[in-house]
Amino acid sequence: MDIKMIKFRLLSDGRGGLIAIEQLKDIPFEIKRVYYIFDVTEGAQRGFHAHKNLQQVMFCPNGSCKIRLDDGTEKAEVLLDSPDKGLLVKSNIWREMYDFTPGTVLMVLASDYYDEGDYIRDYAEFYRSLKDFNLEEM
Ligand code: T46
Repeated sequence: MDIKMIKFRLLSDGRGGLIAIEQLKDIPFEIKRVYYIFDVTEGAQRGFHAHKNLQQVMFCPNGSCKIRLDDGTEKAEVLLDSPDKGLLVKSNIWREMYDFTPGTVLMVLASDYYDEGDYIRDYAEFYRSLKDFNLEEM
């Protein structure tokens, strides 16, 4: 699977760390929404869905978690364990988030406003939708 990691530039000095993120420069889309996941219950797993059109960049400004990606053909696991390590998740990718360490914040920059209609929350439906998507691409 083609996994796109984005390395943010560290502007740290003797006083501490600083990272600046700019749309269309560090992020390959206009950022329409920002949300973050925190206080995750020990052992909890989140996600278990795909998006029809949404693109997102995820990173952990604090702590770490794992992201399982599945494009219907291949699966991959990505560890987000550093504030300068971003993961681009394009549309039509099933994602699961797990192994959150205590105190982790998962930050997500999204290419669009919240729309429940963009979610595919059923794996069988996701798998079927890929066939339609691939036919459209041909
Ligand atoms: C994703 C992963 C990484 C809103 O009302 N507005 C929002 O912007 C979001 C993100 C969620 N919600 C509502 C929808 C649900 O009723 O908040 C509730 C929890 O959302 P969900 O169960 O989808 O949360 P996660 O952690 O499973 O998934 C989230 C994002 O929804 C999703 O787009 O890719 O984080």
